[in-house]
Amino acid sequence: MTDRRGTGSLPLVRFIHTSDIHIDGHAPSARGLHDVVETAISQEVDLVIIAGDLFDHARVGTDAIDQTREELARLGRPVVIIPGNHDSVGEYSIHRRVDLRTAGDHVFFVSSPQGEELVFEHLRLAVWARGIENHDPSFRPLEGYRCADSDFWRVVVTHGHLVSDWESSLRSSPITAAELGRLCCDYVALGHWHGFLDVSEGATPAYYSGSPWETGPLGASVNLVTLEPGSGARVERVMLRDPAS
Ligand SMILES: [Mn+2]
Repeated sequence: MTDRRGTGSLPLVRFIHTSDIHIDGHAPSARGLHDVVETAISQEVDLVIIAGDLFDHARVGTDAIDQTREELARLGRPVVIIPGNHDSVGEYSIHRRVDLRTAGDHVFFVSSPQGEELVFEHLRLAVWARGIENHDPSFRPLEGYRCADSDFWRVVVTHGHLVSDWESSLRSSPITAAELGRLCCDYVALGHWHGFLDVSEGATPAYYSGSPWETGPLGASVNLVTLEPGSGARVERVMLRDPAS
């Protein structure tokens, strides 16, 4: 495989990766989404990725849904959203009731159970995104990924548990290190775990962003990712406000 990153033919692209906002009608989750949107606007990123569990459950009230739509509308730049296990696209999904795409043409909600490739021509960026249909051990989030055109930056977005090989038949929506290492892409944006974690494997940069408001010992943050021609993904944590404030 030739290293196209050295060719200089790709533009510099900056995006925010977040996940697990778990909008539930209460203030902390709404604040989490607000902080993500503010950060995206102030950092002037090209794109935002929400890697699953935007909503906490299927019975979220109308006010919280309207507020979510308003925040997404305010983003004003492409946002890729996949369903997680809390808002998976099965029969009782919140996404049967709420069409996020009504927040604007810049909102890309990936509902296809097989995943979908979104091409952002102006950024020379191909995003393969696959959310959760049924959260069980038979569902393999990375199954079906095909390498995108090598003339594009390639980003993979999904939601699931990073597990060891022996656990992969026991845990729901398993992802193994070997699977990550085999992907041909420039960045993997993962959701499900609520803390920041670098799970890069081999030549594949892969990260959990953590939730933007649930604070573990590491604090709440989003991943600010820069795809740099010649060197590839650089990942910075942008810390969000102090949870006590
Ligand atoms: Mn989850």
